[in-house]
Amino acid sequence: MKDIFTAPFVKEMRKTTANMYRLGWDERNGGNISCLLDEAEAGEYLDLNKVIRTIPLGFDAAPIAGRMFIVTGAGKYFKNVDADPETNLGIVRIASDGKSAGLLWGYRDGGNLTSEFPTHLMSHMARLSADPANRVIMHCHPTCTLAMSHVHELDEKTFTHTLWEMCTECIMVFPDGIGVLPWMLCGTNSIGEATAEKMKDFRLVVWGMHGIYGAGKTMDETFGLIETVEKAAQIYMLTAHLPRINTINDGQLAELAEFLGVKYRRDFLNL
Ligand code: 2HA
Ligand code: ZN
Repeated sequence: MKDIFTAPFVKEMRKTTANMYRLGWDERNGGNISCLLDEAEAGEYLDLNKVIRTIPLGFDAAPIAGRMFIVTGAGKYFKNVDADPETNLGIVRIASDGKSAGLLWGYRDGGNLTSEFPTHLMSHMARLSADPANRVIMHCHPTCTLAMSHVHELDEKTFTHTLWEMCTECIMVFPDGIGVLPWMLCGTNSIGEATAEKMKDFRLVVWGMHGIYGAGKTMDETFGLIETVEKAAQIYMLTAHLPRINTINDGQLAELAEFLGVKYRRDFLNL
């Protein structure tokens, strides 16, 4: 058996949480990440038959029974993951009836799955149906995106449109746009269901006055999606109170998307 601390999926979680913390996206216990693991790869580092304990889920995860995830822990700080991954992260496999998860590694202090695990698993289910290569669900509280959700209407067409206008690269990075939810109680199955519904169409979902969810095939892709939104939101927050002299107009956005050959939400432009 190989040393789990050398596993690429553990290294990647350590690196990503540290990066996100330093960007100011994950204060205190803010944010959570889950990554779908390849069973054969995980089996090189772990005895997959040795369940440390069983964690009830409180919702039906039967469609992804048997799948394994590495997940940040409830109440744990991104700031601390790198120094102590075995306490702050866990690896679980969803039981065959979809009602619980078997802990295979981590949460060494008796800890639990992130409070947002319902949203994570429901979003994985939605994204796997849209794209079987999906692996990562990432949630955080990026400063400017959060600020923008206080001063911009929470409508997915206008929110996406405003961000596309801020930086030329945006329509290339998230041509599928951004889903937007109003403020909702977090940590619940209801916000999980609402997020997963959006995730059928979008890889990014803003939670009004809270933060953002991203989904992708790799940690880099998912991080890059959120990073690009946050950059555009920063430009918005730096300029929203100033007279607008120049803008990328809708004809130019369409020209750009068509030049790049990306499938974009043309209905989000006013052409
Ligand atoms: O895990 O970010 O949404 C802490 C949170 C809750
Ligand atoms: Zn949050």
